[in-house]
Amino acid sequence: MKLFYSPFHTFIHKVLVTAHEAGLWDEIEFVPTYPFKNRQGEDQDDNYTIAALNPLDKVPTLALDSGQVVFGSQSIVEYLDTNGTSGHRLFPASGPARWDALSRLALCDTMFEMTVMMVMEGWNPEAEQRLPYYEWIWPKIIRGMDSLEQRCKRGFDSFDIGQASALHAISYLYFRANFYDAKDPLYPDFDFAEGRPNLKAWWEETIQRPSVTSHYNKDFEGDDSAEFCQAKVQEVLVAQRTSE
Ligand SMILES: N[C@@H](CCC(=O)N[C@@H](CS)C(=O)NCC(=O)O)C(=O)O
Repeated sequence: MKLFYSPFHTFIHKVLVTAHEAGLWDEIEFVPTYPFKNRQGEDQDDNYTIAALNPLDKVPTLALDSGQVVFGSQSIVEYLDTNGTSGHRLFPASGPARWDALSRLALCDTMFEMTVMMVMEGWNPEAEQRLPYYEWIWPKIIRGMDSLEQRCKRGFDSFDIGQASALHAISYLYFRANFYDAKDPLYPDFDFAEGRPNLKAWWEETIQRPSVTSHYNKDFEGDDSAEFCQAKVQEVLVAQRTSE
């Protein structure tokens, strides 16, 4: 199967963590895709679009060998977890533990997406940036982190899909400051660990997992050209036609 994703390993990808935990890492062909390059003036020659596979033209997008495309990170992690070979499931069986994990998944995915929205707002000229936008989003992120401080369980075996998403959201908050140099008018130096000792200890413990060290802070090695991306899009389209 092919995973179209953005190969910035300075943050932790929930989908990569899940693939590793599921024992499917070696089954995946990684296809780097830079979704925002399609729109940035200086990179107009780069064609990383995957709209032929996913109408939203978003990463992550997973293409199975049959040509079937699974998109939306929540669908992808569920696919990987269901088809895993490691025996370790990140989605608990139906019951309170499942609803708790799914709620933390929703919480952290939304915190991540809101952080992306703030980063994008920060790309506008300073005079055009909307302060109320940040004032609307930040309290949600702060309350979300506070609730993780209360709810996040430590211990190797308690790792679930909600925690995979928490790794993603927290690492992206760091990434935004260091990588995008995001000029955040409210919390430019936000540190989730400040005043949240439980979450800090959980983070320090959890980033040691092999599913995190598999990619976190490691350079992507491989072809990340637009030509490679488009060749892989074509392979998926051929697989789709063959299986019709
Ligand atoms: N809800 C989606 C969100 C994915 C998403 O927003 N991806 C961003 C990159 S972080 C993207 O591909 N943006 C390109 C675009 O929106 O055109 C998921 O969880 O998969």
